[in-house]
Amino acid sequence: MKKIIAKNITLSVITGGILMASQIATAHTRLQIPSIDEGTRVYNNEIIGHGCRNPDTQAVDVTTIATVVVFPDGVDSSITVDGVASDQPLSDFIENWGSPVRKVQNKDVFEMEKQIKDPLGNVVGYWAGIGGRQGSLIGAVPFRTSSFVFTEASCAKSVKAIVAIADICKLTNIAGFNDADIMLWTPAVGSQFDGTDDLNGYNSPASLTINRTSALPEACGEGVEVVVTPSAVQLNRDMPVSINGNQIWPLSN
Ligand SMILES: [Cu+2]
Repeated sequence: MKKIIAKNITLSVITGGILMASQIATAHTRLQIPSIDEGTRVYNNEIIGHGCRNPDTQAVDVTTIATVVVFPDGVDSSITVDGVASDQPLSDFIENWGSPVRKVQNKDVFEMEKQIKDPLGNVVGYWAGIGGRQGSLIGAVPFRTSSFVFTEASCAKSVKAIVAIADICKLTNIAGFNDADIMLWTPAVGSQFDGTDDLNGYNSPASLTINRTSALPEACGEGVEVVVTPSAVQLNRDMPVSINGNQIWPLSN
């Protein structure tokens, strides 16, 4: 009897270990609340599920020393409507995109943080660094999204914003991106931050879906699903990290 119990415990420990390893391997960096309602500010967290890959052990436990999060600016972003590319501006669907996000001041994971502004002065994301997410710990980095309002005449029932994230473990140049030094969760839109398809998070970005709560115009029927993705131009402009005008990431060649 004792032997059987001991065996079962050993088995469950092993199974638990395997389960944990696979959960860590698939825990991409995502938003804690990936789906919100129209018309309400939501306090949320960027959840960094794991670090970079240790090339010796293959464990994804290398310290994440910085993170960069960029929402679409809604100016030159690309838009699809029910999966079909559209020329319509984002304002046809959301009337007040402006600054989609604000950082909630916090030093739990990173000691330094700064909001990223687009040329219009809108806050489109943030970076945070120094200190970092360590070992097998999960990092939660707080922010708040704005109260989005659907454009009354639009047929959009939801708008899904694709969010580009870089979790940095070592400062490298762009050519040096590899799983040991960075985890990229960016859309592959042709920016310098696409990464290559052998990287862990290739073309696997985070997202935030905004659901309409106001009435759809009758003529819309079921309504349409809109996806807004940051452009390559925006990511090239907004992802690099500068302190006092000096770019510290990515390193220049
Ligand atoms: Cu992952």
